[in-house]
Amino acid sequence: MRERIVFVTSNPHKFREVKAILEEHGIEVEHSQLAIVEIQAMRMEEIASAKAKSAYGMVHRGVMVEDDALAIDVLNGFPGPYSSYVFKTIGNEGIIRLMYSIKDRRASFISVVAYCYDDGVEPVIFVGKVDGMIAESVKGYGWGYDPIFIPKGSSRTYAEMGDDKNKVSHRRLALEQFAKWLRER
Ligand code: ITT
Repeated sequence: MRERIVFVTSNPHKFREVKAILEEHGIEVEHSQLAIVEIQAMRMEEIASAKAKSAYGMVHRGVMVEDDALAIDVLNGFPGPYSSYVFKTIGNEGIIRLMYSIKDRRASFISVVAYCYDDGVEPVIFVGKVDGMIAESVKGYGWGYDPIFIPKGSSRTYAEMGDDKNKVSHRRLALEQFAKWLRER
C-alpha cells in the first residue's frame, strides 16, 4: 500500500525538499499550512513532538512536522531553537557579522521529524544532523541559512550545491530514518 502522510509547514521550501525525498520512498506527501502554536522549549524534540500532537488533533490522520536548527559551536549552539526568530531578525548578514574574525566556524544543521499517527500515542521522532561550517560571507542563492552553511566535506554552501543539497542534507538524514520506520512498521 502506498503511504500517504500530511506534512504541516508554513515553509514552501521545506515542503518541496521533503516531498522530493519521501517520494523516492514511495510516500505521498500532502501539504497542510495549518497554523500550529509552537511551544518554547530548549529541546527541539519536545517542540516537534508537541507540534505533531496538536496537528494530529486537528487532522486526525498520520501527520508529520519537521523542525530545524542551525547550531554554532563557538556560540554554544546558538541560534538553535531560536533559528527562525534569528533568521527573521538579523538574518544571514547578522550571523556573518556575529562571526566576524572568529576562526572556529564549526556549526551543525539539525532536523527533527515528528510523526503522530494516533490519539494517545507519543509521536515518533527522527533526528538528522550534518556537521559543517559557517561561511566567511553569504554565498549562493538559496533559502534560509543555505547561503552561509557549508557541510563537512564540501567547499560549497548548501545554496551553492543546488539539488545536491537534498542528497546530503540534515533533512535527508532524518527523513531516511522516517521512511525506513514507515516501511517496517
Ligand atoms: P515551519 O512552519 O515548518 O516551522 P519554519 O520556516 O519556521 O517552518 P523552522 O522553524 O524549522 O521552519 O526553521 C528554523 C529556521 O531555519 C527558519 O528560518 C528556516 O528558514 C531555516 N531553515 C530550516 N531548514 C533549512 C534548510 O534546510 N536550509 C536553510 N535554512 C533552513
